[in-house]
Amino acid sequence: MADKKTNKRIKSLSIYRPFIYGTTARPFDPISNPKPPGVPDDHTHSWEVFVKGVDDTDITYWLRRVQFKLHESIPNHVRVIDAVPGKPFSLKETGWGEFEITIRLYYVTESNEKPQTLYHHLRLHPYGRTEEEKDKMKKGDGGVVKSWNYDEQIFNEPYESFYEILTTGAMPPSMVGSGQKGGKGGKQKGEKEQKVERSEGGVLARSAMIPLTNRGPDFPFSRETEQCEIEKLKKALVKVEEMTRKTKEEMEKKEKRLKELKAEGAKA
Ligand code: SLL
Repeated sequence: MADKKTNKRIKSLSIYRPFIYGTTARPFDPISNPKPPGVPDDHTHSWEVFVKGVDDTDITYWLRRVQFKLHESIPNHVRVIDAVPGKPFSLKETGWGEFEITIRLYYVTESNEKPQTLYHHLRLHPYGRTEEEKDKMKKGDGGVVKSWNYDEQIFNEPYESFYEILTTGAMPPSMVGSGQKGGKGGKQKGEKEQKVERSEGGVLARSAMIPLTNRGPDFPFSRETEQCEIEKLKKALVKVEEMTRKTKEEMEKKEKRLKELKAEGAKA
């Protein structure tokens, strides 16, 4: 690793790491989600807010702490979660209402990056753009309401030593926390160069990979999902263009009619 004096920013280079943040909520139910003792009567849901890697891969090599700021009605509403290698940054709570959660990301010290803030609306109730989407959420998975976002953390002109951490030591997720050195310092002296390959459709930890295909409701972010979204956007664009064309046509007709009426008025 470069020492402090020679540690420079790498000019004109940007590097990103994918991550997921969001909330998962479950209504209390005597069978599927019984209310634990001590939870106030007016609480209707248990919920979790998290920041984690795609496919649950480790992100603690670039993120060291997450602060979740909850609604002020909640006791100790500012909560700090420190990194545990291989584990998501997660906070579990119970409550009755939806609100905006402020999520502050603190990067590993080697990055020299200032903390950044994200905002996420806690969803307890099924939602969607259409009634159909809402219904789907109501029926699926025992009333579980997921509001998850895929995002990419971009590091612009990273310091050399941080770049090394980010790019050294890609490994299968199962090896994280197994005593392998991985990113920090990378390969140890004398260690053989090991070629690590992505698992079927999956990702390597400490990489910017995105899964190729969807593998169940807990892993919805993949190239496949991206492709579906692109198709949806393309279809929507065609529709919008068609609507614009029709509106223009109608306007032209109306303008023509207006001219005719004006001409008639002038004659009269
Ligand atoms: C609403 N504007 O009216 C929101 C406020 C507040 C939610 C939601 C309390 C939990 C606790 C709780 O759920 N507050 O007391 O621990 O919907």
